[in-house]
Amino acid sequence: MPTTWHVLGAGSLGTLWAARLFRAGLPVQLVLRNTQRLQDYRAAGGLTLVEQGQAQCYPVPGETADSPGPIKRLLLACKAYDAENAIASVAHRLSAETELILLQNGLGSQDAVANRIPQARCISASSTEGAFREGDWRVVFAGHGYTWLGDPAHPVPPFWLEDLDGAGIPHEWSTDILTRLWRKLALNCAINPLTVLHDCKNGGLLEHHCEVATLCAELTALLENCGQPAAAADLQPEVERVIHATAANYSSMYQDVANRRRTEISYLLGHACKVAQRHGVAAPHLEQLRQRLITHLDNLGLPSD
Ligand code: NAD
Ligand code: KPL
Repeated sequence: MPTTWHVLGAGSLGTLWAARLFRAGLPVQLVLRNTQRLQDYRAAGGLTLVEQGQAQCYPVPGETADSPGPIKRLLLACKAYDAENAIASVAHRLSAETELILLQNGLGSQDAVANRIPQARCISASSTEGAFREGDWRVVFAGHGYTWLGDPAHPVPPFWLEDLDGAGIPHEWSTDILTRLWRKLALNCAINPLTVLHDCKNGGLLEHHCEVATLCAELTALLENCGQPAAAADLQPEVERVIHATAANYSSMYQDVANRRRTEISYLLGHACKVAQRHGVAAPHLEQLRQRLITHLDNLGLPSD
């Protein structure tokens, strides 16, 4: 009997994963917040995934977080700021046999989740796939990419990664997942807040070369001094390459702000500043950037934590 994939977080990435696992014939259960959400979901008839303009509805079964029954395999696919509460809602269903994939961007939420459920194995993920919600229970697969998975505490991959092969979810096991997460965090810190503050696409940062270079220098020093030297290597040229390659795009933080959604600032820039302080690394420009961003979000009436 194959193990059921529980998916907690029926948003963009949760839907993208649940639909692909389900259509590969694997058992999947969507875990919803409460009975109202479950009723809404059942009324919709399933999750709709739009790929290359074609919409397909997948009747993935749903349940609530307080449904009975153990959870052995869980994909946690909510925002970083929701991860700790989301895991708390199903903690009583997890055991020493449970393995989880944490699909959150940034850093900080993974440790918070792992501390809540010391009995379970937590696998961190970093994804370059892109998806967005077009409506409730309807998601557009917007950009092909890759998901790196890894467990900082245990380098051996779980056998069930073969389910991802079967489901056509491009992935790779990484023995240095923390390096990947830190590298992505550094890229996001050097690009995303400035696009919000300068109200521009990523390419608009070509006009703010000095500001970007100063942030890259501080991020490089931070990574080198907090035990992440591999994530520091050639950071600035990569930031510049990403700015060029994504010049026509709006950063994810820009899109969050434009759509009046809460950002993941605390798990990106906020985490970088916290770690800098903990390690006694001077990061005045990162701290000033964080303050400017918080003021900007406050002025817009958006959450700044
Ligand atoms: P999303 O907001 O689209 O979906 C999150 C879902 O989790 C929402 O449906 C929300 O209602 C649900 N949720 C939150 N708390 C819950 C709870 N307690 N119980 C049940 N459901 C709960 O978010 P997303 O875009 O899928 O992003 C998830 C993570 O992946 C983020 O950290 C994001 O930065 C990262 N990421 C997203 C993309 C993308 O293209 N969307 C790409 C790379 C990384
Ligand atoms: O990941 C990104 C984002 O927008 O969140 C990029 C494109 C790398 C910019 O930081």
